[in-house]
Amino acid sequence: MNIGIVCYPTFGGSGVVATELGKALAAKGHKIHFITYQQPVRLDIFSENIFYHEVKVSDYPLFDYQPYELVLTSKLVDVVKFEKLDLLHVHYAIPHASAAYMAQHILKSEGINIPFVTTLHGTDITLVGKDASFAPVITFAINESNAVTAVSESLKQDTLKHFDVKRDIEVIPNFICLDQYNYNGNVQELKKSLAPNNEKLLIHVSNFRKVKRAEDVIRVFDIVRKQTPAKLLMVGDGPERRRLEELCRELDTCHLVKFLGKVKDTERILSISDVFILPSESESFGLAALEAMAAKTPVISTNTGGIPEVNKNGISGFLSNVGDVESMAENTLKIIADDATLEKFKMNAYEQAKVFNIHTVLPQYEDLYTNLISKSS
Ligand code: GMT
Repeated sequence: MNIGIVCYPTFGGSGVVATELGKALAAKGHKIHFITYQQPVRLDIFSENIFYHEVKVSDYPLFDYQPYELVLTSKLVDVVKFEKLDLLHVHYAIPHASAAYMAQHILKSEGINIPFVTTLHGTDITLVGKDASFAPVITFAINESNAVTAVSESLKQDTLKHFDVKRDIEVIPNFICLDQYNYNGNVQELKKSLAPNNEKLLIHVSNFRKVKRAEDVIRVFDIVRKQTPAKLLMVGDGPERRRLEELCRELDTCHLVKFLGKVKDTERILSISDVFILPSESESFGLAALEAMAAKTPVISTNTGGIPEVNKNGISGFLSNVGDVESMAENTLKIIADDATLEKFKMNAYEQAKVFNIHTVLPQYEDLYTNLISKSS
């Protein structure tokens, strides 16, 4: 198949999923065209089956806001026509689904039929999409997509609750390429440099937005480190970073907390960590938790949204109510209580990650594409 993928090319989960999906499809022989405003951060391999088309918005002085959606639409029309695409797959509804709809109709007027799939990822529904300034367009674009998928059952239910949706939504969960996490490199030196006295390593990875409640990570850590020698690794960057550093100063933990910034290949750092903390307010899936589990790192998380579909309470980690830092700290201490318990949780986390193996999930997308393409031709 010849497929166009539209996504945000940043470190966000939807961009990561879209890029890894494209790479895996290309490895199976499909031709994949990424259509984005920047090269996706995870698009770090050369493949004769992968193509990249940049959406370039020119800076015209009349516009205070550049019309990105229109430029994307024109680019989609162009790429579909000249690369003879069979299907478009857009990740994150805003503004990708409405751009795909518009492109589809322009192409139809020229006698070209192309179906498009919209994958809902989370904040496009739970935060941004619900906003009255987007809602009518999102509702329309969801209803008019040729297929809609959601990354968890919880997100599907949220979508049905908040929008007047008159169509099926298929749940295709996020996935993980376990081979990437079979980290064989020498990590002992890295571990020694970060935890020279064999301290337990707690880790958090996110874009430090309010919805991630990263302050809770610092508070959980503060309780844990008073009970047992521990260090905290904060991976990522975002609007809350300054507040997080201030909180470390207030709690006098700066010497124990390391902010590592945006790390491209988190596998290495996850593989030396003992517990991953994800205290989000809302999370449609929690890809970061799945990545941790694939690296054999158990997860302490909240029980919100789609997280319970990923992290199994008492098995791959523990679930607590949003904001309950005492419970999260208590559960962290349970996991790191002794080597045998930690090892059991590590193995369980890895077993649970296998449920989302890319080799199980990829055929679900391929079947969906094949169906839509056969209907449209
Ligand atoms: O919230 C983020 O970190 C970014 C956002 C995105 O779309 O880039 O993530 C959402 O999609 C991810 C991939 O499907 C999910 O794993 C995240 O749970 C989801 N974030 C939220 O729902 C807050």
